[in-house]
Amino acid sequence: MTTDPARLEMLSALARKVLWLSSWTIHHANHIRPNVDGLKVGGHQASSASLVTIMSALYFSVLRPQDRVAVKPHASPVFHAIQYLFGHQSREKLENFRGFKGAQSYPSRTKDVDDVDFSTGSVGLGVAQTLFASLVQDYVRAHGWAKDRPEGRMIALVGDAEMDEGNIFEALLEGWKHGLRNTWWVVDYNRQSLDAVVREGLWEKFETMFRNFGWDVVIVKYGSLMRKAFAEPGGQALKKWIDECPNQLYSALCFQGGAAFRKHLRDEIGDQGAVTQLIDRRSDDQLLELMSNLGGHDMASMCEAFEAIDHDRPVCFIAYTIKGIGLPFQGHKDNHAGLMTVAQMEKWRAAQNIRAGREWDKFEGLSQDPAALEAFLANAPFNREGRRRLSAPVIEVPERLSFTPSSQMSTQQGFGLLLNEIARGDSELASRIVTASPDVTVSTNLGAWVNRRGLFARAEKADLFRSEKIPSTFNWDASPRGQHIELGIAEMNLFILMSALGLSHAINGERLLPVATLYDPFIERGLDALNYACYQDARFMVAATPSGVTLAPEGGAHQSIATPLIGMAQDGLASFEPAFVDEVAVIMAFGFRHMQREDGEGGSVYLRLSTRSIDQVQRMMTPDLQSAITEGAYWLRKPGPNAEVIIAYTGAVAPEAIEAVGLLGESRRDIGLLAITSADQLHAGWTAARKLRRDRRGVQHLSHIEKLLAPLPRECGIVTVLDGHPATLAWLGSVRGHRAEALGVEHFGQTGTIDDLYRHHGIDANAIIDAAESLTAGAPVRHRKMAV
Ligand SMILES: Cc1ncc(C[n+]2csc(CCOP(=O)(O)OP(=O)(O)O)c2C)c(N)n1
Ligand SMILES: [Mg+2]
Repeated sequence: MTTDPARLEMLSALARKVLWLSSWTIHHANHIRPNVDGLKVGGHQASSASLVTIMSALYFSVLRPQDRVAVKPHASPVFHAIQYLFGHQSREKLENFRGFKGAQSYPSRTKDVDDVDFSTGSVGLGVAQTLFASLVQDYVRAHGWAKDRPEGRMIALVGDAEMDEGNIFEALLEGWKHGLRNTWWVVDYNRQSLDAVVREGLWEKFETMFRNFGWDVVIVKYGSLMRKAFAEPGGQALKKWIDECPNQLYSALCFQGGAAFRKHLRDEIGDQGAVTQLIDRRSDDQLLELMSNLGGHDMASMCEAFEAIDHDRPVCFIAYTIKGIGLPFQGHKDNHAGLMTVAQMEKWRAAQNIRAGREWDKFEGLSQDPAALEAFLANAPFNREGRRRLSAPVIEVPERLSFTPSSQMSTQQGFGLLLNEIARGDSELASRIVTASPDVTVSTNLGAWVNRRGLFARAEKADLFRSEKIPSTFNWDASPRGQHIELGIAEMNLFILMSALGLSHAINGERLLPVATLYDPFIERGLDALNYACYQDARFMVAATPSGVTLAPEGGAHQSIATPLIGMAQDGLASFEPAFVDEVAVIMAFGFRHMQREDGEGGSVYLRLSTRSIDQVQRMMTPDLQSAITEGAYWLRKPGPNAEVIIAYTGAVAPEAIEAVGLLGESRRDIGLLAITSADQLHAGWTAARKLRRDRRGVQHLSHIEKLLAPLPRECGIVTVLDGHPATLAWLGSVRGHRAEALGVEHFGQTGTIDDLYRHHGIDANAIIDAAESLTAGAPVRHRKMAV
């Protein structure tokens, strides 16, 4: 294994190469490629250097094809350099690092070409993603899938300051509840963040915390040179000094060099014979080499630490490192954005025996035989199967989902009924759906689904209330067959779990169709995780309910205002806000198909639902209506040829819009009622059509909304209304140049009845009538809604 000196020598040579290539990539982007906007590459060089040995040990020796890694964002150049050596990354993309379509600043699953497992960049998220990816792997295997593939380890390379992110702690707790396995977190303990040097003794806090959660903790503090020196006479005094040296000082001395170390050691240890001789036997350079030989920079120590793990319990490695190791600014507290000057780089290039013009040559400057190096890379276990992105067949989804209608229902109720209906059957669709909710399973109407499909746990666990025969509406039996993952109240965890479940086809080769439920306002609590899940191209469905001020008496910030705009603006997420349950049925069927599309058109789905029970429309669901619902809108009442005004509504305010149209009918002509099921789809269709017409002159393509609004006379007014921010629909006037008045909610917090709040926020029937009046000429509207 890696105790073999020849193997260690190869690995160390490759690590030197990785340091060179990653540094050269950064240098090239900064000093060589024409840089028109003068932006410097910040935050990569020192951060990257810190992880070179650890990542080289992993990728060139320890990792197997089934393992997956979340790389610390600023170590992206190291990752790309390693992939370049493997032949999975091109010189062209490295030369264009951070440039248009070049290698990405932060590893990106969707934008990089070199097999990034998890996109990172927003610190903390990638770390937790590995934990949930491991739970998902367990879920898949417990359901009898992917048994022909070996279990992989999910590994995160973590910055020590990254550990400040709260979502990591939330995930730790959840991992403990679910019996986490096969997860390694390697903390790059360089004791520096972006601005600062970290607090003394942080590692002890990490150690106790991880052990508390059942993790194994491996501290890799001393490299092999250090360990050898400690065994020399006087070595223990040196070790004591190292252990007691404050982080700031150690960093500063690493920056200053061997002579500074010597002075401090002399001043602080004094003349103690053996240790003095130990120090004096070494030149300044050798002393610096010894003192910077922390565990995380020592190939043998890292390989030994990784290879010693012979169990599947989660492990946290705390690897001591020096930020910027091997570079002129190593250890300097300001080094986060540190870059080498042209002169420094020239000097370093020459010292590495790299000829000018040969900087990109794979093995330039190494003394090893290139053929042997090439063979070593080809044989690296990680590289044996080439690219590791898997795929899975599409699960069939019926054209329409069925439910038992009643005359009055809420969309949230409809969602629960539809899932219950799926759960009753034995379709492939039913078996691939997996639900999760952050402690709001029952209140978001998932109860019926869970009763039928059960909770997921690796080991059987009976619902004690059930076994004790205490009457309860819910069955919370847990088993490996269960299909609902119960989460604590942490919305970040929910979305990171969605991200992991929604990538199962690519990671485990088994497709899952994840469905999350949560209260709509708390989307904002997990928003960055939702954003990253979409960015990774994970596929899932979010049913957010209840929403808006329609949950009236709840008041407070349980009301959501901004979420419709989030739904529109979030890339990779198609958002819908249906009013009627037959629309929910169409949208969910569309959603399960949309989640599986691989043609660049697919993505995740967000349903903004309500608890407001409203009269349902009785109608046939025709194919035309079905496609209009998924494209975002249809006429609930077609406008006449001389329409003076139309009302366009979304979601729970449908009754107000319908009522307003009725009341306006006698005073205004040909009023239309536009049901908008998705402002997001409509708007996206509109921008796409304009782009197409611009790009391909002569193309006549009209978007759905342009077609819908085409028959309206020029002077016709549009009143838009929703229980959410008015800007969501305010753009409708621009589609064909109609005057528009946008109603919606802009302030939160008031409690009251739905009537109170709709009146208060100006989204009730009378407010709609007032707006219609302001857009039209003619006599005042005769009828108003009477106060109740
Ligand atoms: C959520 C988030 N906040 C802030 C940042 C900006 N940022 C990037 S790296 C970093 C700290 C780096 O410290 P550490 O994790 O110790 O990594 P090191 O560079 O020391 O390896 C910060 C604050 C970010 N990328 N993501
Ligand atoms: Mg750090």
